Amino acid sequence: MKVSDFFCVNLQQKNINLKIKNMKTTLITGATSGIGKATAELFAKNAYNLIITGRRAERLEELKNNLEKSGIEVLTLCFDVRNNAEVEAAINSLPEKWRQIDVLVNNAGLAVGLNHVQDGVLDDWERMIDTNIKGLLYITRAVAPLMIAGNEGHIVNICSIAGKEVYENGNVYCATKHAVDALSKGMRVDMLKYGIKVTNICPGAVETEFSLVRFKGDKEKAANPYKGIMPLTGSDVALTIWFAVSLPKHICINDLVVMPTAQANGSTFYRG
Ligand code: NDP
Ligand code: 8X3
Repeated sequence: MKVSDFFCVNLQQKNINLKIKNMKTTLITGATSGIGKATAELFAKNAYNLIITGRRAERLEELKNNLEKSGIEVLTLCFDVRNNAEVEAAINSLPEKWRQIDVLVNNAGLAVGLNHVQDGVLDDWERMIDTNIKGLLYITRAVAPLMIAGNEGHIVNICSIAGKEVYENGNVYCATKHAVDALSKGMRVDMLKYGIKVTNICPGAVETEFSLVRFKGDKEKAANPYKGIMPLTGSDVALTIWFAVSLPKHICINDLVVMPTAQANGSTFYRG
């Protein structure tokens, strides 16, 4: 080996080591599908190490194997965000090198059922309230102290157009997302002195497994909201998350509403 080649190889290795040392870590809840999965894929391409979470262990392992092909490190945590004991155990189990979390994407969430309030199904209501509000709070309560210790961080809450407006039959889902909207504002005040940014992202219709979950596995009903329009994809929303996260330290996107062009507000679509 020529001397110049030797220095070149050493320099390359040094750069790789430096890159690994400087790599940031993002924790994404609900990474097994839709917006969360697409966000994990985009952040992996941008050299972020990832902690991916969800309840479906097989999907997490499959995603980890794919993401690692980008040369990043991936840790999976399988738990239900509705169970605070599971949330705390999962975050407490993080090895030291994973405890510096730079970005938290509070994405896990769902809508279940679509009824007038007098016909509401209590179990549906509880699933939405426990996941979208309490789950998001449990995760934030467990992760925020790790960010505070480092005096830096970014919390991205996936809200919805349903957090800005209400639509017929959307009552409880809309209420949970209005709560996310309020929590984003509250967290931003609480986190201010620690230099931790809080971004609230509010998408309109995104074609994911969301509608299948809302209609409890009925594929025909699940397809209806997207008929005649070009909805957003999980990757489209991931782009907006990446936009907010990739800005310089002194700029914070507080609130971002992102809609398909064919959707004017929570309930008005142009189905051409
Ligand atoms: P998906 O159904 O495709 O993904 C939802 C994700 O949340 C899954 O990874 C699921 O993982 C996870 N999740 C759900 N419940 C729990 C739980 N109890 N514990 C842990 N993880 C859970 O839907 P989307 O990607 O569309 O939804 C992501 C977020 O975006 C949600 O908060 C949703 O409200 C919001 N949103 C969606 C829009 C849309 O039109 N699709 C528009 C606006 C906002 P697993 O089942 O493996 O646990
Ligand atoms: C999910 C989209 O249209 O149900 O938040 O509000 S919508």
